[in-house]
Amino acid sequence: MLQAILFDVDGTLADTERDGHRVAFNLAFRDAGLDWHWDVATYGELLSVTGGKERIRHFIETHAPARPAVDDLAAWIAGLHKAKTAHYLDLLQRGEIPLRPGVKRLIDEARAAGMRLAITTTTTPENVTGLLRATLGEDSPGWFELIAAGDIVPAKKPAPDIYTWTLEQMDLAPSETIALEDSANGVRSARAADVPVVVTINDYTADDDFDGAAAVLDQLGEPDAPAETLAGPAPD
Ligand code: XBP
Ligand code: MG
Repeated sequence: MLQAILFDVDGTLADTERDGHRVAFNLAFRDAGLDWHWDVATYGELLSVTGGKERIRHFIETHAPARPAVDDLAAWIAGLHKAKTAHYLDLLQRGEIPLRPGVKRLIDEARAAGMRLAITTTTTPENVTGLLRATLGEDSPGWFELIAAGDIVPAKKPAPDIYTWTLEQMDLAPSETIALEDSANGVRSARAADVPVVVTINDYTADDDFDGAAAVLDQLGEPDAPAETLAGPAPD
């Protein structure tokens, strides 16, 4: 029987990537005196690598951008990423990143029904609590029994580790859970742990391969909302 919903964060709870993480990376690059800029299309390609530190390293390896010579590249990347996280938290606190349609409703209804809730994400833990507090209120991180995030497991999505770790921590079988994801990397991660997964696509992931997903939706929707707030203006 279904007991728990496991929520991905980026792209699933909110459209965080284009106007959130991407902007924060670029601000951190500027602060560090780098002439790097990730435009919307470039960032879409870089999203194939999950994890911000891993994404910066991948960019260095594939694009060979100008950068200072450093003895410890991992430490330098970690510092750059820390600055990025500060900018991202600032964007969240300014209320610039809303939840996707239907997310609050699903969380409210799941809580009312006594479902167990958890977060399974590759992003940094502070980013999760920052997003939840900014959108659902100060207490909302406590609604989730577990926030499995960032470097808590060494291998990020599409590896199954974050889901496997979450199942162990919550003492649940995969069939007692359902994951909500937005990307192929998320689906691969959940399915590799045998977790059933429902996808809500977004602009960056619409063309992904969702093989193995139980359902692929454009969004969760709000029953009472006028059509134009969900999918642009209604046709004449
Ligand atoms: C999200 C990510 C994250 C964010 C950036 O993937 O890959 O790296 O893009 O966050 P998913 P950090 O939605 O599959 O979890 O910079 O904190 O890593
Ligand atoms: Mg995601």
